Amino acid sequence: MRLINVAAAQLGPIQKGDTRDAVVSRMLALMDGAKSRGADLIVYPELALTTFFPRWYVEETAEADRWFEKTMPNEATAPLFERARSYGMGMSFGYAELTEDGHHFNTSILVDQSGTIVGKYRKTHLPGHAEYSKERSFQHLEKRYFEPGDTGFKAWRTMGGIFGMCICNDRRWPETYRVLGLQGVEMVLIGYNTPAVNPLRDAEGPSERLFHNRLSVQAGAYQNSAWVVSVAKAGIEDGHHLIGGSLIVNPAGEIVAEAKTEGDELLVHGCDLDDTVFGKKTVFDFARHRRIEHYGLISEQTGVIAPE
Ligand code: CDT
Repeated sequence: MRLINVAAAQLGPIQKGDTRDAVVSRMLALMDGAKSRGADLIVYPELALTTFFPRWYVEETAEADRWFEKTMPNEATAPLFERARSYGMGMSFGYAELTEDGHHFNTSILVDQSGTIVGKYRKTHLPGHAEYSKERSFQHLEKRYFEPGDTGFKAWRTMGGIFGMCICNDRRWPETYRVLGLQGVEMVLIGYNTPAVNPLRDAEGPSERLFHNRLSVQAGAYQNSAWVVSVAKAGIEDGHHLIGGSLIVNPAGEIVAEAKTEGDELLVHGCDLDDTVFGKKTVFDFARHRRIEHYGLISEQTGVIAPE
């Protein structure tokens, strides 16, 4: 048995005017709660330190730099690192990263139980658009403010297991989990900010969005026999509704914990990393069953080319 007690730390809404310090205080309160419930690892959402700023258009993208972190840890986030280290707790959270040489990424980090950053992932699949869109009831400007990540989907051996990360829209793509699965990933950590409605199509509302969240995460877990911890930033941010529905899913694809609110909420579950072995040695024993001679199109071709 290799038990890791994981806390999915869902954050409620963060308003445009909220300071990093106010947000970090909320994250620390969740961390204290996780400690009192025996957590070894706490997972926070995508862009955990700020409102979901890609909903706001600015003409000069440099104006958006105020949402980005130039160093990590920094003054605002140092208390998270210090408290996690003092608790002997691993941690993962997302933030907007501005690199020394001027690149902008939507990033997540994995911090081990000694407070060291052992993994960094930069979001691959950036949804939305780069220019102001009149057709939409609200903007989703990730393609304007971020570059596609340059890290790829890497897995790290740490905290007694093999961990990987992806961010929000990445969870909808089977390639994400499979690339991690091929590295033997045992737990995938995901943060997300998912608007509760489609800005182009009124018919897609919160219940459908929650269904797609479960569907994607449960499939990714089952098909790669890995635990998946998927954590929302939820609720009404500056008048815009984000779904909650944070999940912990076991390697059989079953939900073992699910958030009930759209506020700051903790889910804590003891995850045995050895539960991944059964699926990895049977139905999803990749070495025995995959037929890569038929998978070429997946990496050779991006869009659809239909038969004549
Ligand atoms: N943050 C993020 O990637 N959000 C996207 C919105 C697209 S709506 C299907 C997501 O995939 O949840």
